[in-house]
Amino acid sequence: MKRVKKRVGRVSNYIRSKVESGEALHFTLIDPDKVVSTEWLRKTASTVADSGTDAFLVGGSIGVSESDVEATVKVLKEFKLPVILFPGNVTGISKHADAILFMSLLNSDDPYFIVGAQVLGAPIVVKYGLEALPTAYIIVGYGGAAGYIGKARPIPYDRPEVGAAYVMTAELLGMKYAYLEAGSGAPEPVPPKFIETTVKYRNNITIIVGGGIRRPDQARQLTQAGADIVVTGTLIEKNPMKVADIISAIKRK
Ligand code: 1GP
Repeated sequence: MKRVKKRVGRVSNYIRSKVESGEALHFTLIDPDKVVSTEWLRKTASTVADSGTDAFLVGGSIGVSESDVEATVKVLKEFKLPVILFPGNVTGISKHADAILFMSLLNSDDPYFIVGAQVLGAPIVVKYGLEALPTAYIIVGYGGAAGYIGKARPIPYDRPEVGAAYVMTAELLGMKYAYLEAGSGAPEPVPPKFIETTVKYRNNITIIVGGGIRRPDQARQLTQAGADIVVTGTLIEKNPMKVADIISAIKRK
């Protein structure tokens, strides 16, 4: 098996230094299946980069081919921000990215999404020398396509103690990030109270939250509850100009 030298810690150091300085981060999610054209992608990426997004996530739950991922990553690399893979399956890997959320969907009922896809993907990640960010993917509430495809048993919004137990599990297993996912296009984001409870019981693990975040007040409440990173996808597909207000809301001290 061929492999290239691993790029150690560049993206995780970038994230950690911001989190440690007390800054909340914003990640822009681009689903390669929803990229209308290269022109659209460049324009959207340039708008969100100018608005102060901290990184790009690239991935989706369905319809994502390797060549779509590759083409998307190459364009996003022009914007001098970290490009991080957010794979829904093994086809979500590109050697041109800076890092990968190496995820396990912890509350799936199907071992394929907990460790099966990872076993198929790991040799590719190692071969490409991609920086892996070990991440627990935890589906909450609505769940959307990620929850359905991933055969998740979503945690109810009003049971934050169950979410906290998953985050504790992730941390005890040595994972560095926990992504609390309401599902793309969720009618309501993960409630701030849910985040607050999980944060109370975490030690160092970085909390990412996404799904259904459309307004600056929602994003701000989530970071005030303790989320380290806020992800928006649908909003950017619809109107990238709106992301500037979300970013200024979460960056405000
Ligand atoms: C989905 O958490 C992300 O994986 C983003 O969700 O598309 O609702 O912003 P939205």
